[in-house]
Amino acid sequence: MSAFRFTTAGESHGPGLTAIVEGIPAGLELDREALDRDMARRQLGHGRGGRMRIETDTVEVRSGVRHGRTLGSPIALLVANRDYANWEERMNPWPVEGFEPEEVHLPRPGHADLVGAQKYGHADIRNVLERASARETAARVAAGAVARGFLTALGVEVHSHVTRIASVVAEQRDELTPADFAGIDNDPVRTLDKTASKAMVEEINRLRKANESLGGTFEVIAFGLVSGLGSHISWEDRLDGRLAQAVCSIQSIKGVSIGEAWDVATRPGSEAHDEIFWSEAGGYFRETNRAGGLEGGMTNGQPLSVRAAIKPISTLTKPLRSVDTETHQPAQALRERTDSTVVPAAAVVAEAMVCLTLARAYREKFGGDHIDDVRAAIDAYEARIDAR
Ligand code: EPS
Repeated sequence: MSAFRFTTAGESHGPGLTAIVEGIPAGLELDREALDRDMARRQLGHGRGGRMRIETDTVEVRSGVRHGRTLGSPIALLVANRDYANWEERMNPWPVEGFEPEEVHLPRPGHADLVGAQKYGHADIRNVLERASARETAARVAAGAVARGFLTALGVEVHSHVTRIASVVAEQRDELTPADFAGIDNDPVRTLDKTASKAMVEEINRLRKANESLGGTFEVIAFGLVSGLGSHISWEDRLDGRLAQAVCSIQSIKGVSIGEAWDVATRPGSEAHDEIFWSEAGGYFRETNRAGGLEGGMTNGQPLSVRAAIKPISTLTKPLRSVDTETHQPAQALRERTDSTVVPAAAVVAEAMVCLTLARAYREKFGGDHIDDVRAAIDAYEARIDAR
């Protein structure tokens, strides 16, 4: 059995994106519509730019699945860039006779542009920005949709909601359940607070007119997890560390926390933890979930909460001050078509990264070549630990 892993390839305006997912067991039924639904969800959100009117992302499965069931072999997923039709000369993998692309020499503060060009020796910053672009997240969501299919078969649901856009904060709600997320994708900013939603849309409109971009925060919650995923034994097996790495690797994410981390840091110890109770009917239970479902780097059977902060997009329609990398003269940063905010979409991408991280943790803990082996291993484990 190969270890669970995934990789992506592709540039923003190149021919397309590819994701390869390895280590999914055989016999898993995948829902084709569910894959494309996640792709469409990533394109949602008030404040997206012109590119989203060009792309209608769908997943083409090239291997590893036959008649809707996984084979146990690597799953290759293709997402086309429709915009490539407008970039065919500039982004062609091969020289185009009689065509010289215009080089980009104006690095955007906050983007990979300057350091990437220095590090990889590119005179043309486009050679960096094309891969650094958050377009790559479409491939992550394609891979994440396969991981989600695996988790769904094990009774796990992963949802997200926006908790802040710029200065507008959604009312905090405790004890969310899967049912609370039923209509979330119909909200223009994917938040659960209807009053804040209106204010967020107004804030996006106001700042967009002022040529600003907006950041924010969101939460991803996973329900139905078995307890004991991850491990306290080694630093690299602690699931909190892995989730933080996975979510912080998303373009523009600058902070990740688990549960009520930042609030808990301000409280006395007696108000920071989740006391343990036991009942004949339900076994162990808690009355609070301040730990966000993780203790000692392991899931504890409570809903898993991963929260993140995303900075405002670094491509600004009123560019920041920068330097021309050819002349070293002061200049304005590259001005390109862009989104005003991607907080709602970033939450969907984070769902994908959480699904991929949890799928790996399940594969490591329960093994198995066929999905029924995985289910049997989980049943045996739950019987041993007396999960009720
Ligand atoms: C992005 C810039 C914009 C976004 C893009 C990410 O692309 P373009 O330069 O083509 O307008 O639309 O996001 C996507 C294409 C996507 O699918 O999310 C960037 O610089 O990160």
